[in-house]
Amino acid sequence: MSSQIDNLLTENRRFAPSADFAAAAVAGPDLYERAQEDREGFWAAQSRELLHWQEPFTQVLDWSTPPFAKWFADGELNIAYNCLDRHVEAGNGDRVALLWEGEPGDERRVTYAELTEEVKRLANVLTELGIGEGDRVALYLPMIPEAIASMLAVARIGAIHSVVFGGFSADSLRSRIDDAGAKLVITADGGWRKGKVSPLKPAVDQALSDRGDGVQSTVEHVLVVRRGENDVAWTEGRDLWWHDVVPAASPEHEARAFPAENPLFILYTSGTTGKPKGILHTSGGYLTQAAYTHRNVFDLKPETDVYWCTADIGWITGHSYVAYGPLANGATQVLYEGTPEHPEPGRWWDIIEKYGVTIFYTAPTAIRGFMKQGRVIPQARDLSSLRVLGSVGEPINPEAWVWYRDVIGAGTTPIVDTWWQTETGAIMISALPGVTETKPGSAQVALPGISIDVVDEQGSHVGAGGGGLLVITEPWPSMLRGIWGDPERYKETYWDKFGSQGWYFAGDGARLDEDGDIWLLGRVDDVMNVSGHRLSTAEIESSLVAHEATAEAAVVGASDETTGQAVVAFVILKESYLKQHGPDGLAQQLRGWVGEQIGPIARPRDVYIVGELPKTRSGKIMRRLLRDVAEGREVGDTTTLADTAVMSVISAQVR
Ligand code: 6R9
Repeated sequence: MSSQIDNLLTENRRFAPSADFAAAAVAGPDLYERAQEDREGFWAAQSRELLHWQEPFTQVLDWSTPPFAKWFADGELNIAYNCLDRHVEAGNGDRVALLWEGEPGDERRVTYAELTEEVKRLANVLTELGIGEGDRVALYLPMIPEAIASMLAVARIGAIHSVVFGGFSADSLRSRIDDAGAKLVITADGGWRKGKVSPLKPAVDQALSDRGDGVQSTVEHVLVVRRGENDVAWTEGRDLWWHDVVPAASPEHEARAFPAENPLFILYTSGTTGKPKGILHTSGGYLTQAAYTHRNVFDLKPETDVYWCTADIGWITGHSYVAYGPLANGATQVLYEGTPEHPEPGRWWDIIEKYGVTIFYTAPTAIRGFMKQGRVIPQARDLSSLRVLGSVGEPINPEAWVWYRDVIGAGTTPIVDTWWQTETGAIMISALPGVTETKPGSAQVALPGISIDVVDEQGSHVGAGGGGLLVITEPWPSMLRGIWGDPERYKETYWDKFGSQGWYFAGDGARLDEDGDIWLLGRVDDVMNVSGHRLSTAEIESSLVAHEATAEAAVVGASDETTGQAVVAFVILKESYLKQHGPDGLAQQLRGWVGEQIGPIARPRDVYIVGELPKTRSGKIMRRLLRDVAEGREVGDTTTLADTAVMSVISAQVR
């Protein structure tokens, strides 16, 4: 990694904001000063300015029982009212909230007034189905307006949503439904992906089916949106069509105020162990920071901008920058159902041209994919409406950054490389357009109000040019409030490492350059980042060993030109299986197996069948060495291995 770091740190291209952009920018340098002077007062002011509080708060941060923070705890608000009703009441009901486009090319424009009404009807339906404050509702939906409406309706009645990405398997869905104890699932028959309908309802049926252990699912009802028009099985009494019940429900619904710390959602993400963590977010602090960052980092002018974030609502980026941030700010945004390459590789650029998108937020993996296809495709479209470009999900290499700015941004748009996590809830490190001189490859500086440091293993601040671990040194409004049902895991994972200092450990390596700018270097734990999606090595390993042929498995994330990292698995087969079946075609089978068990994003790029795995004397698999093999490098230091010859055997088997 050190050569990579040195490369990055010699990057010396700089892009100063243009005078015109700076003059009209939402954010100014004064934000840093104000936050510096009085951090809590700054957040209180942001919250009062950006949100409507039905019961104004008098307390800002309560950090009396770390690591459990409370923000604005004595205030009360309604999240959906903040995202919808108040814009209508302010006379902006006719403003388009969603410029929706389905993959086959169908379109819907949904105004704030229409979305508000739909959410009110749905809130009434949910109440009739017995969903109340604190109940969990799982959402398993394509990118359609009903998905956004569902999140908001659940929030409106003080219940908790758990969105499960539509690409996850029935098993993954089941474990998330069970962990949260969901009472209701909202899904669709199917959604469009890559030119055909990809069914969703069958996975829900499977997730809720009796698994033979006699344990009854907590789910009482399944609400189904018709989208794909594919045939679906129906369980009478349990399943309901959206179009039967939502339009028939009353459009009157009063948004009750809930305490600021009322849970808003659970979102599962991969950790270092096999079991995904249910990251818990609450209301007032989360919405404050989602709205604040969305406005300042993207320079949002809600009256004129057309904003588009390409993330799926199954990820945190879709929560904070498709659902909550943009709607709280009254933005007009594009929502697109399908894949970027359908029916041909220029689809995204067509959408930008068609709707006149001004602010565009996507992931480095997509940008690298487009780079590969060449600049001719985007250059055949008129992208001149774009004025701010954002990146999220993984480090963006300087070449991709510069390509993004030159080819998509006409060599003029500011680029904001935004670092944050499911756990942080909202953007933490980013340039501010119109304020910051940008630097390709560096996420740069903590946002005003956020306190970040890079420290060594002992917790000492590293100086200019130093590398270490990224920590967050002060609580922030949209921080996670815990892991659903597992407070101990919450403490251990994030707060034990720098417990005496009370710092949050992010799990990312980072380096500071001469100017104090931050360069993110990827995860320091066993979490992989594939196309900006977090996957745990342990989760994929346990899926592999669940296959009848597998005795043992080790998974690493190997660097990959397009996806950032790719999943590479090393597998030892069972003797008994080998004797009966032989190894032919097994690597392929195992790839498919993981895809079915967890979801296609987890499918390994390569599966190598090997005779042994490199282990330390205490039996720990040395993934570092396997990564060397997977990346085609010379194998590093093997002296701590129990059997130092094992790596040459593995290297020979892989070649
Ligand atoms: C928002 C999101 C979080 C992990 C994080 C880090 C990586 C995200 C990044 C970035 C470098 C950026 N990451 N943004 N690394 N530069 N701009 O992606 O959340 O899915 O929880 O992933 O992604 O490693 O720790 P999540």
